[in-house]
Amino acid sequence: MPTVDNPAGKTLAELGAASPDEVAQLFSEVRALFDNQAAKQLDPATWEALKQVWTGRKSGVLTLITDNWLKPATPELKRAVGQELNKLKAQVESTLEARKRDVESLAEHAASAKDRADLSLPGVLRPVGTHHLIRQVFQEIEDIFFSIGFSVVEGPEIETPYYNFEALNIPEFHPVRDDMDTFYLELPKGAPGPLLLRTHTSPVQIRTMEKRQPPVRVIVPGKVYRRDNPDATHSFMFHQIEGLAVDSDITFCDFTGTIDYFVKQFFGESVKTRFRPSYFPFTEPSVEFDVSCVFCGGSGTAKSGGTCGKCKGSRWIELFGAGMVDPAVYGFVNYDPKKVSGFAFGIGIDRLAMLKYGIDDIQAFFQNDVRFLRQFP
Ligand code: FA5
Repeated sequence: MPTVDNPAGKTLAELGAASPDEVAQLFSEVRALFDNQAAKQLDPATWEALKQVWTGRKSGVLTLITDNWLKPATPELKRAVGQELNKLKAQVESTLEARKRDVESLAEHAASAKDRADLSLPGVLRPVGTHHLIRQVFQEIEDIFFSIGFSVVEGPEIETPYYNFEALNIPEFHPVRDDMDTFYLELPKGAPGPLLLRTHTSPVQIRTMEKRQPPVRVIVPGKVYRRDNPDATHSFMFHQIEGLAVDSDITFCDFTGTIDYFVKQFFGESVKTRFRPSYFPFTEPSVEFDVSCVFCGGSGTAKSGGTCGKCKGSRWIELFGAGMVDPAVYGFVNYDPKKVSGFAFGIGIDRLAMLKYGIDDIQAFFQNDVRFLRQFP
């Protein structure tokens, strides 16, 4: 708040001004004081204070001069004081008015500058995320199967033993249940159960056939859970893609041809496939598909010489289980096993991705280390 230490608080007699010249001198000092204060940088608050100091009705400088100089002035000086006071008043008022406009336009400018973007500032770099490698592999596999007429369906991760086991021809106490050590849910007392975390995507075969009549050609991507101890090739949560094709005349040749097409699209034309007998309660016959080792080109010998560390010299790498749908399964979904036939497969996506991208520890997928993830943009 500007303060005024000027002569207006004293009378002319106290100031020793006895002639019109001395009065004029006093007024010029007061004007200089005002000019000085008005020339300072002002904001709306300091402008308001300046106005009060000079034009305030009770104790503003102009009032004080009127009271202390003009009113008690001798008749000889009254005219000179009156004229000078009028000049001073006019100057104070016009200057305050002009400064008010300056102050307002400055305030407006400051406010709009705040809202305006500074185009000279460097841009904000926001890191762009990418799909996780598992998601990318899912996408790649889905695209391959889309191209031959399959569509995608999904199913629940929390399942009943009926869909996860029984309807897949795995009755209670079947030894296969031991291979799929299962997480059961702890349910509130009296709740219908039991419920479990699905151990494979195969229950969605049943759910799909319950809803649709043949022809059926679907793939089922999703998460599955097993009570496996984590190590380089095991995780208690991992990913599978189930495949199911059922129609009136699907043969074993359609089955192997489809798998061969998929594997060649996924790994490249040069890989070879083979199948070996295997066992799953819901397929008959069941097979295990192998692919010629993608690391040593199926030679069994590493590029540096010596035995290939990936296929251990066997020239083949185990890929996934599959087979022709067991007729017993059709009984659970009201399909006539005499009229329909089909095949199914279940691919472990994490291990497939490890194989394709040369990753030697499955845990790397779940540790969220961006240095690992960034390698697969
Ligand atoms: C099954 O899960 C069958 N449902 C597959 C199937 C579907 C057969 C349709 C026939 C017809 P299996 O238990 O072998 O099969 O598991 C399939 C794949 O899951 C394995 O080849 C492997 O790649 C992967 N897998 C199994 N356990 C784990 C685990 N703990 N961690 C990571 N991947 C796993």
